[in-house]
Amino acid sequence: MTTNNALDGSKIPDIPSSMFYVPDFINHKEEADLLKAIPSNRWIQLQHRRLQTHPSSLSKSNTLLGAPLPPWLIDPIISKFKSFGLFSDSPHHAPNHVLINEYNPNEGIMPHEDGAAYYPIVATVSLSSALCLDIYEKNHDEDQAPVGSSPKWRVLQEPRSLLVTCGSAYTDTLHGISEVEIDENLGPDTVANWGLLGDSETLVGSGGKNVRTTRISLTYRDVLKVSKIGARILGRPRGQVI
Ligand SMILES: O=C(O)CCC(=O)C(=O)O
Repeated sequence: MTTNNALDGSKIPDIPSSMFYVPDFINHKEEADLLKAIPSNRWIQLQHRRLQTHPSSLSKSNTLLGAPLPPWLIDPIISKFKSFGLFSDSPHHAPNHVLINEYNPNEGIMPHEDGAAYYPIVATVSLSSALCLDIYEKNHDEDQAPVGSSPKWRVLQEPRSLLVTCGSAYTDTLHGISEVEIDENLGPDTVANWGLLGDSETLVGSGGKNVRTTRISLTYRDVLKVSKIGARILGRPRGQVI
């Protein structure tokens, strides 16, 4: 991945190349504005979390109906990505798709990979609560984490932080969020991004525990296949339909 060196000090050690962690990527006001802007009528309730997709879900052939992202998902976040050089080498030079996940305490997501529909970079902005993202080495025979296996690494995502996953961290690992109320045993030896955290002191003070509240994540990606039909419906110029 090409960046403009702004992420040089943010690489998470030990994890396959590369994951980057930036605490306080957005400020409190930007976080509050984003939380207010998330539409309440777009949620899809899943078994262990709520999800919304912007501008729309992918088709069965992993194609995105081309349409702009809503302005509140562009500014300030995509503008800040540009200042880091993020997505500069992706096909559309910017993310065109955002999944918003909401997890209450005791909710999570099974280990999975993001797959080939996207250019291999995902940028995640966390809102409201911290939680641990568990990273597993992929079992290449099955493209799954071995059943019952423990994560090889844990990344603590603080509210307002940015986590960037690209390269072999994207292609050769799985990620998931365990369904717990409290992330425990957090410390320099168990959290891969400990040295990059904005506030490790509070965790030390709480005996290495993070008590979760509701956490929202915005995951920005560049979908490779984009159909121009969406743009035509919106009255934009005609283009090649794929
Ligand atoms: O909420 C997160 O940080 C992870 C979301 C995720 O795994 C996904 O959208 O595929």
